[in-house]
Amino acid sequence: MDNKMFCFQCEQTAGCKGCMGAAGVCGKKADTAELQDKLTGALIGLARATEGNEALVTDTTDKVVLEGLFTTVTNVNFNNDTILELLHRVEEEKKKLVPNCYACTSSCGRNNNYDMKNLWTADEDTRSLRSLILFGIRGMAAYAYHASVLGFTDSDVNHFFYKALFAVGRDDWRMDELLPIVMEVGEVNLKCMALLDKANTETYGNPVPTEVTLTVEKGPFIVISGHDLYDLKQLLEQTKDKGINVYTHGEMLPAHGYPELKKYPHLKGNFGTAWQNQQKEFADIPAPILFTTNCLMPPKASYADRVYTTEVVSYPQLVHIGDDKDFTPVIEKAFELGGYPTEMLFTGLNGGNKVMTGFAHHTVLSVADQVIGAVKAGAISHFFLVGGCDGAKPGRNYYTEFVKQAPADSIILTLACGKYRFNDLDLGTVGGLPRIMDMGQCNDAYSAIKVALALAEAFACDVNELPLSLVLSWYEQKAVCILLTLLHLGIRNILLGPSLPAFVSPNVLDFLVENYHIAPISTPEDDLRKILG
Ligand code: SF4
Ligand code: SF3
Repeated sequence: MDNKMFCFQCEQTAGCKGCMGAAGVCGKKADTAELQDKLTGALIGLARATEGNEALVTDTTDKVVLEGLFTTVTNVNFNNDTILELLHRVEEEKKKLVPNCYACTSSCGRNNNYDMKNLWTADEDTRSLRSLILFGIRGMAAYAYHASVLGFTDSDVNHFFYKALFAVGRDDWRMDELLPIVMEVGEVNLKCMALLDKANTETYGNPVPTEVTLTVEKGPFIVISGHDLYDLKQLLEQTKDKGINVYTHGEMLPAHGYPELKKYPHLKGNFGTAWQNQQKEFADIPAPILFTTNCLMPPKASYADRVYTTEVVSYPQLVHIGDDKDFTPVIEKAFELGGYPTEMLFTGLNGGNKVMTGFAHHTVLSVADQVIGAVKAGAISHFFLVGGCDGAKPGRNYYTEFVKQAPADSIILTLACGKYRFNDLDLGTVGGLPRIMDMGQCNDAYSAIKVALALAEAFACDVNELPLSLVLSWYEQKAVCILLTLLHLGIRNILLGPSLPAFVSPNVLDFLVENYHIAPISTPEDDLRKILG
């Protein structure tokens, strides 16, 4: 391949084909993309080295695999230094597994690192299936990582990463060998999401419905973005009684619903909308912003001096908060910038000045009888799960229009950052329930699955026979593993947009359409007509 880089893992990939120039659409430079490929190839080498050496795999080996995969998720890490450091750690782990390979003068090549160029130039169907596996486990690694930060791990989940990485490196495997592993990603990811749900709810309590203001009070404040609740908790502890307020951003919004986080009075509200608006929304913000995970965009010069990273997120020249979680530089910056001199009234994309969150499975299922009664009485006609990632494409307005045009007696369940398209709309209530219910982050997709399965059980029907339709938006790799989990559960008729993944080849798409009736979104009018008959 003559191109400097090749990456087609996210929805905004150049020309719906692949980023191949000096930098990707996300701002990832060719040398960083190359290092990320090298890191992935090294992880495949590590997975190969575990064969027959399973007993030598330790928590440290698992940790480096999770970090290595999470680091390569879109909008997480743009920093060559951290990728090089990870590469070194992967080699160290491999040395422990196969020390003789490093001293061997006539290498058999069995534990070699993999050259990702072989994957990117493979025939399009096997490339497609191996990409589904790779991108799926990159997303799943993010979930497993968040759970592990809270002390929750699952050996089945951890073992599977090696199996899947091994498969990604098999140039000789075809559809028959790869397809079962693609489906297994979905199966194992269900376990992984259940683990994360357990980690979050046992640590911070079950989310409760919570109204979140978009108004920012006067005085020093900190904005915290990303998905990591542990980081938020540490920040809230360190800013307690200091005269600093904390505002969530992007995927951190659902944190307001957790009892152990909402108890802090200085966790005040939410600032801004979804990730793709950050360069505009942060342009003149008089406060520091802390990124705990994706989605970080290359910061503009106007605010780069106030962006901080932690965990696996990193960007050259930004201050990175290490494992000691000492947020002093962020706190000092908040005092230095001082915040707004008076209260600032912000609104969401539709003019609303507050949003609701906290409708995770525990809350929704605690009113299951009310929900079932309202459906049986005809008060609720349909449920739509309109959720997933947001992004920059203009076509994403579809989701706002879809929600606006959904019948007045329907309920919109939502999750992830795509909800910012409509979460400030006041759609009132139906059957005594709010019409828009935010179930949480993309990390909480398990909540939606749990509710759907419980409803199917209550109505004694297959989940596909429920008055429930999934209208999903995707952007990065967590959406890939969630989609594979939905397929593993046999959920059909999913509408997916704004465009279909570049890494799904025509033959693989045919397979998905034939077996799962996946379809691309069209227009809200047409799709609603089709769904509601
Ligand atoms: Fe392109 Fe997306 Fe890859 Fe970035 S992550 S280089 S935008 S395909
Ligand atoms: Fe959003 Fe990045 Fe995917 Fe977590 S923050 S859903 S895009």
